[in-house]
Amino acid sequence: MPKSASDKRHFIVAGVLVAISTVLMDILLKAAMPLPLQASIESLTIDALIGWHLTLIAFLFSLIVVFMLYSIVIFRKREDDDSEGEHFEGNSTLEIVWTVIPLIFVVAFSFYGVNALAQVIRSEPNELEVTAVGFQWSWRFEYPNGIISQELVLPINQRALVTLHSEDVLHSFWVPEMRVKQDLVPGYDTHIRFTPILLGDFKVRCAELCGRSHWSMESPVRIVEQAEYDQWVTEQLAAQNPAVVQADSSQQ
Ligand SMILES: [Cu+2]
Repeated sequence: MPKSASDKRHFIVAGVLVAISTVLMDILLKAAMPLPLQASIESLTIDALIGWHLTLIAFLFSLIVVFMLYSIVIFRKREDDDSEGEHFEGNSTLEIVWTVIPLIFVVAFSFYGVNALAQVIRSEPNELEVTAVGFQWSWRFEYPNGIISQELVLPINQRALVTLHSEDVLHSFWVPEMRVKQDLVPGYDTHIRFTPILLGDFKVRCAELCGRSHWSMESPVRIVEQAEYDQWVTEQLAAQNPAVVQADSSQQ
């Protein structure tokens, strides 16, 4: 803790350098590790969480490195100075400060993390249910109306509830742009939810080493407008079960 005016000045200068370094490191970290497109509501929540973590990492890095470099440079041994350094022993105030402040950060971040997780996994009424079946080494998507597809087609702005079913070994359902990932466990169905907010073509990849061709275990994910989705459903039903659709249309 600063005792003299000179000590106080050192703390102020080091503090300003820590602040500058934090801002620069934060910018650098975020530029060096760009995230994929934000294609779901969950991606906004997750990216905000990652952003705050990177800021905290930039601050902690600066706090340690700036103080260390400052001490090495400013308090280095001068020529012809053979005196011993000042002797001091223990500092209760400092110890309390460096225990309590990190504790506050850890508790605050755990609340933030739990909240973000609750946001990401929340259920909503009217979710579109699809089952994603993973097997060595591809995916199949089964819709409640009987459609079985090689690609996952979902309407934009509609919360999807994907039930994950494995036919053989552990796999993991991962669409990086949606920022959600969940393991498929043989004999036990898992679930994942996300709300797409960006139209376009994406890919679901397996993110769990699952054998020889794990690297090629990916399938298309297509996010479309609701009208286009409805049309796709009609076409798929017609293609998979022509007799039923013909009977349906003749009744109308
Ligand atoms: Cu795999």
